Formats: sequence, structure tokens, C-alpha cells
Amino acid sequence: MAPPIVILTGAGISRESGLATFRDADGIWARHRIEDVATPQAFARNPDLVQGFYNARRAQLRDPTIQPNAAHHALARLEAKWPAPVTLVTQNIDGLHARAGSRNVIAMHGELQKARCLACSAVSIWEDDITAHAACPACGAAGRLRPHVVWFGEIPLEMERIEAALDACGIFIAIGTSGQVYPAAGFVQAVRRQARCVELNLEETEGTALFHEAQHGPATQIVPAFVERMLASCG
Ligand code: BJW
Repeated sequence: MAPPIVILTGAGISRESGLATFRDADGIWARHRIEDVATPQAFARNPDLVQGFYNARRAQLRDPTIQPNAAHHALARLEAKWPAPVTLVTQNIDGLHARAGSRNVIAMHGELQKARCLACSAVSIWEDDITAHAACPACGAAGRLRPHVVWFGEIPLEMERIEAALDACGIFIAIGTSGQVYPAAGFVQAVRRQARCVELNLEETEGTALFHEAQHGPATQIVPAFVERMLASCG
């Protein structure tokens, strides 16, 4: 019988769609300091700077040239064809997996095209800039919206659902993530005695030795080929 699969994706899967990773030489953290833009303290200190950082990245998502790539599409195909549950846990906030057709997606670090109200906690679709006076569509409070993303020191979203999927999985596949940010970086350790663990990444990571199998190369090449092999193996 085909085992349930958990897939963990990171910024590397969207690199060939035109979105920067974080820790590569040309990555986001080479241009911005984490403590300036990706902590609750940064937002409390300088909300305009933080909103500007996320507004610019949200604007990128409105660029019609930014589209899901062959790796995103291959994972949607795997979910549609695999005869057991496939749970896609993504650290990415770009929404490209859903746009490619994946349905069972957990966006553990949030979603860039949503805003969260600090007054009423409602989460709303938000595709434009969050301005200093923007009003919450749910409660009407003005100037209380923040990006619906998970900053350092905050608890990632849907951890119970993720833990249940990890507990049940027989195959764990990490794609395009450096494995440096917890708790996602710890998933392979949590499941490696019960599940076959595969790393698909451009290059080796500090965690490569923890996986039972690793393939290195651009996601748009290695992910579709891997998915086709998986689907062929289950008939
Ligand atoms: C390609 C490719 C191609 C390139 N094809 N591949 C000390 C020890 C342990 C933990 C901690 C610690 N001190 C603090 C912590 C906790 C902290 C943490 O992990 N810090 C570490 C830095 C040490 N974590 C947290 O604070 C988290 N919360 C938490 O732990 O809460 C406690 C708790 C948890 C669970 C239950 C109960 C309580 C929150 C982390 C939030 C991370 N947020 C960010 C930014 C917000 C969203 C955004 O702005 O986008 O999320 S940081 C940033 O890193 C972003 C990413 O999702 C995340 C991961 O990065 P990712 O995706 O791995 O990208 P890169 O750039 O690192 O790697 C890309 C990879 O792709 C590379 O390997 C390339 O080679 C590869 N690649 N091109 C294939 N074409």
C-alpha cells in the first residue's frame, strides 16, 4: 500500500519562478537585517519599514511574470495521483503551490496575500499594500493590520495539523530549504525512524546526512523527475 507523504518546501522551490531565497548569496537576508524586518519587535519599533518590506514583496506577486514553475506543478500532480494522503507543508508565503493546483497545503509561515487585524484577529485576503490607515474588513478598525506572516519568535501556524501529518507519514520529502529555521528544520529528525526521508535541493545542506536519499539540482528539473518516478512506482 502507498504510504502517506509529507512534503516540506522552502524558498528554493520558488527561486526559478523569480522569487529570491533568504540565505543564498543574492538572498533577502543579504539586503535586509532579520532584526529590522522579521520580528514582532521590529514591527513595534518601525511598522512603516516592515510594511514597506512586505508591500514590496506583495507587489512582486502581482507581477504577471511570477508564476508557479514545473516543480510546483509536479507536486500538485503528485497530490492528485498518489493513492494516499499527500500533505504539503510550505514555509513559503508566496501562494504558488495553491496557484499550481495543490489543495492540501499548510502555509506554516503564513501568506503574503493576507492581512491580520491586531484588533479582532480576523484574517482577510489582502493583495495590495497595507497602508498605515488601512481598515480591517471585519471590524473596521483603522491602522491595525499586519502582514499575515510568522516572524522569528512567533509560533508557526497549524502546528497540530502538521504534527498529525508527520506522525502518519511513511515518506518525507524536503525541497528547496536550507534547514536552518526551526521547527521546520527539525521535521526530518522527528520522522526519520518511521519514514523514508528524501532531500531535493540545489546543493547539499547542513542536514543532508539526516536524509536517506538526496538529489541535488534545480527544483524545476529534479522535482518533476522525482515525482514521475514516484508515480511510476505505485502503478
Ligand atoms: C534551490 C534552488 C533551486 C536555491 N532549486 N533548491 C536556537 C535553536 C533552535 C531554534 C531557535 C534558536 N533560536 C531561535 C530559534 C527559533 C527560530 C529559529 O529557528 N531560529 C534559527 C535561525 C536558529 N524559529 C522561530 O522563531 C520560529 N518559531 C518558533 O520556533 O516558535 C516556537 C514554537 C514552535 C513550534 C511549536 C511551539 C513553539 C518562527 C520562524 C519564522 C521564520 N520566518 C521567516 C520569515 C517570515 C516569512 C517571510 O518573510 O517570508 O520565514 S525567516 C525565513 O526563513 C522565512 C522562511 O520560510 C524560512 C526558511 O527559509 P528557507 O525556505 O529554508 O530558505 P533559505 O534561503 O534558507 O534556503 C533556500 C534553499 O533553497 C537553499 O538550501 C538553496 O540551496 C536552495 N535553492 N535555489 C532547489 N533553484
